[in-house]
Amino acid sequence: MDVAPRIVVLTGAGVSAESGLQTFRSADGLWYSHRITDVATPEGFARDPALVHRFYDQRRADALAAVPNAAHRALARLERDVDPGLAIVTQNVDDLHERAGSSHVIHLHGELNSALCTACGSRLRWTATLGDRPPCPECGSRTLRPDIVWFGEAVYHLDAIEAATRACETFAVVGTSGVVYPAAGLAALARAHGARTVLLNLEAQDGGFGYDEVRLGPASEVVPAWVDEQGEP
Ligand code: BJW
Repeated sequence: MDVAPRIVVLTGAGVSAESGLQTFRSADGLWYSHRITDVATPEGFARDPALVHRFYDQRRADALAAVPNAAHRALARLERDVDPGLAIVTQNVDDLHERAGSSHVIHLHGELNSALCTACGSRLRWTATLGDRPPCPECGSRTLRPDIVWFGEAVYHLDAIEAATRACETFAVVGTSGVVYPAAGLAALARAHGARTVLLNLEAQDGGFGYDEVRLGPASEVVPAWVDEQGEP
């Protein structure tokens, strides 16, 4: 990042819900139709790679067909008009923040449009399917997997994320249940280093962290309204 962020925004599945992408833990969420241990752990992938490829090939197609909503667009506007260093730390594996125009997006749980070769370690931009077991363009072995962080695996870019979190003045959390770590611990880290913390979510987080401010409602409404106020003196 060229300019240190004054504002860091942590996003989760709720920010993309109104773009038609399923969340995980709602009544109609992905974890009600798929077992986490089957599709989001390295052990599940080792047991049944075809099932895991089907799951992520479908989600990649869904994300490709989705378009950014008013919340993604408002966060891009916040960077353009208020904080050129604004960092978005997203747990989401879609690219809707980038397509809305945000330029500092850090994906801590990986990306659907990336493949990881388990033989040579290459990370490759990948928008096609993986279920047909294509060869790795770098080493030729048919060992590509979704470049997604599953339970028990180390998240990406944690040092940079924690540095930005410690340095920011405002830490906003949008559309996440706040149950998956280490993301769930970032608001407390920001607060410990003096940041103001804000939750913008459809509903209160269970057993949640005591945010300085909470605004409940659909992201497409609460995020643009919050963004409108950030440029005010
Ligand atoms: C709306 C809305 C609208 C709806 N508008 N809002 C400390 C304590 C306890 C456990 C642990 C710990 N540290 C680590 C762990 C273990 C584990 C963990 O956290 N377990 C907990 C479940 C207990 N964490 C890990 O294993 C992580 N790895 C790790 O820590 O490694 C350590 C290590 C270090 C060194 C070497 C090796 C290891 C990895 C976590 C990986 C998470 N992966 C997933 C799936 C892969 C990505 C994918 O397929 O997309 O990531 S799980 C899933 O949950 C996905 C999401 O990114 C993540 C968070 O979900 P999110 O975004 O919050 O969605 P929901 O559905 O839960 O919530 C949506 C919210 O939106 C709701 O509140 C709605 O109300 C709201 N909403 N519509 C606004 N329109």
